[in-house]
Amino acid sequence: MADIEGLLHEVADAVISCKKEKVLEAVEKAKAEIPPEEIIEKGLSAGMNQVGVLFERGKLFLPHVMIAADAMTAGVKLLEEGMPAGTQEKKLGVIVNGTVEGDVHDIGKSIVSTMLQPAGFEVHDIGRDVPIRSFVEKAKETDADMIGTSALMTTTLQGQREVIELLKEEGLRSRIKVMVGGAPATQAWADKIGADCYAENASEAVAKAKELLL
Ligand code: HCB
Repeated sequence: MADIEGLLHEVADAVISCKKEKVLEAVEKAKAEIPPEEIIEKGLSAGMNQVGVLFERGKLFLPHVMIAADAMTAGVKLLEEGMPAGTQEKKLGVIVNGTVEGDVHDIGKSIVSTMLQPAGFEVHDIGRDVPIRSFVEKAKETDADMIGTSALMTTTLQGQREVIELLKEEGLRSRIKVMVGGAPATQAWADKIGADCYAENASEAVAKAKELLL
């Protein structure tokens, strides 16, 4: 019987070590025993959160964070290969997902897109540092049911409010749901700006999208 906790720790430690080879090795090993979603959340993301803590404490510097981020992205890619690409015959809804203008953090947002797809949603990931208007334009173009917005900095959080305001201006707010996510976002923030939901992590994003769109 494999030591699941041990394998997840190995993945997290590999991210903290900022060594891509180690991350790929640990993910490869874990993949045989653990579902990809769990490796992403309890291994890769847990490691990345720890990198954030070490960065805050001045124990790691920006170049380390960049290498760890790159290693984590490679780990997620490796897991994506084993994930079913849209298992549902009937799609559950169309979601536009992106990181708001001024913010280049895209690891969490990309994980959310990666997990929404096999859950049965049609996802249009519009990337990072995305102008507010582009969220709304893409939603119109794809006839989206929901917009997911990611913000990782207190300074870019306002972008989530602006997406909602623009939807109102365009008369689309009642038709398109809005989800907010990213480390500084909270349920209280979602309530304050009138978002339909806040998702703390990718599994919650899938659960809340299902709740709102089914
Ligand atoms: Co960055 N950075 N960074 N960074 N960075 C943060 C975010 C700080 C908190 C670190 C700190 O100072 N303590 C900080 C922000 C402070 C603040 O505003 N309060 C910060 C800063 C300041 C900066 C720069 C300005 C640094 C500089 O240049 N001096 C610069 C930003 C430039 C810019 O954007 N204009 C910068 C750059 C970088 C990189 C490039 C080195 C790298 C990003 C690489 C990339 O994303 N491609 C980076 C990273 C990696 C981080 C930390 C360490 C980790 C973020 C991360 O990937 N977490 C972060 C520290 C932290 O967050 N604790 C630090 C792991 C993922 C899995 O978690 O929260 O992103 P997540 O996503 C979750 C969740 O939030 C939710 O589900 C995801 C999956 O579970 N979710 C959604 C996310 N998006 C969603 C969307 C939805 O629709 C639904 C749910």
